[in-house]
Amino acid sequence: MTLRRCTDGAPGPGGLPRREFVRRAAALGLGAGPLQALLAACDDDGTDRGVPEQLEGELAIYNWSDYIAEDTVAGFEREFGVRVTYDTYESNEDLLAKLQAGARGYDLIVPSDYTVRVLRALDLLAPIDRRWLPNWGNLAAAFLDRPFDPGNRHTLPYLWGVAGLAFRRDLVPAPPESWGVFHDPSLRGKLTQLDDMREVIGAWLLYRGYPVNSRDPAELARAKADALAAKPNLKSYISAPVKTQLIAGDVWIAHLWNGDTTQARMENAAIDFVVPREGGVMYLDSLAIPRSAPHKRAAHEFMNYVLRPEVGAAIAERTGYGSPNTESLALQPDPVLPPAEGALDRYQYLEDLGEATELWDRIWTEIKAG
Ligand code: N2P
Repeated sequence: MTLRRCTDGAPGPGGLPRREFVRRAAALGLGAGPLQALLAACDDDGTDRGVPEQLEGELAIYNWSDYIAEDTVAGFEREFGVRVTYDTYESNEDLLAKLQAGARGYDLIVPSDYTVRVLRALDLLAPIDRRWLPNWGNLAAAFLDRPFDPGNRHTLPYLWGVAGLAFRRDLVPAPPESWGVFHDPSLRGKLTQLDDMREVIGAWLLYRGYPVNSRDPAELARAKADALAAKPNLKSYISAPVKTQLIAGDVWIAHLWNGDTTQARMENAAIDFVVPREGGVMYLDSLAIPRSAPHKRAAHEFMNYVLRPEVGAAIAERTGYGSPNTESLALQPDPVLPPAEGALDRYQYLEDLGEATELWDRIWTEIKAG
């Protein structure tokens, strides 16, 4: 038996509830002195005491922009008497940079699959305590137990989506079919790509038929050359905020996620979405609680609230993304459904790049500077 950090309250192997920790430590013959020291150390940073019984009065959420329904937070505040602060980010790399720089105070974050793996490896996530999640059973099995978090010890699936091409049907000469459209000089100034290292380099890898998680320097050099060749045609690297430019017609084709495209289409019916023939990137974003979260009980309450059929349905409906919640899907008139078996091979998931992250970072910096 190994003694893990002082507490977790999570089921299964790994974290131990505080009382259990004390019991096992005592059984091992760990005396009062060292035991006190261990527990005190845990209490000092205030991060590792599990989920308190008492609901806190505050909750700080850090989410992607345009990734929730208008009344989700207000409804939660009203019902539970919790005051919510809500900040947004535009990429996993922004989220990671913030957390690695030591940002404390966030209670809920929404990392994508590969980022969950990084956060878990850095031990930055608190275990989820299903005792506080009676609505857990609403989740579809297909979205559980993914390789980035076996057993869902640290994450709860929130929304899934794909990256492809949003375009103005009424303005482009022909619907785009390939990532290579960004090389077309006749579209110069009307094109944007995501401000996202993994998505941009990933798209150019797909373009050449390489794996989207390539660590091969030659393949990455090719992707960099393709990205740089496209750059003179791009108006900018911009993620979700490109929607207003698509709606206004200043941008004709944007490398974008499907749900954000749907949101733009709600304002302008001429906006369409296509996954290029070389394939697209698919992701699953999850709710997670940073280890340093000061309001873990409120974070769990919000998770359980999002799992309600009508709350989850409103989020999926408003954002245009796919819900992993079976009960929510049943309430949606026209839900986004996962690709059929036969179409799945058109998509790849992003994975943690491990040591190759540095090479990718360098190439992205060079692309942005180029
Ligand atoms: C929401 C962005 C989609 C999340 N605006 C991509 N993982």
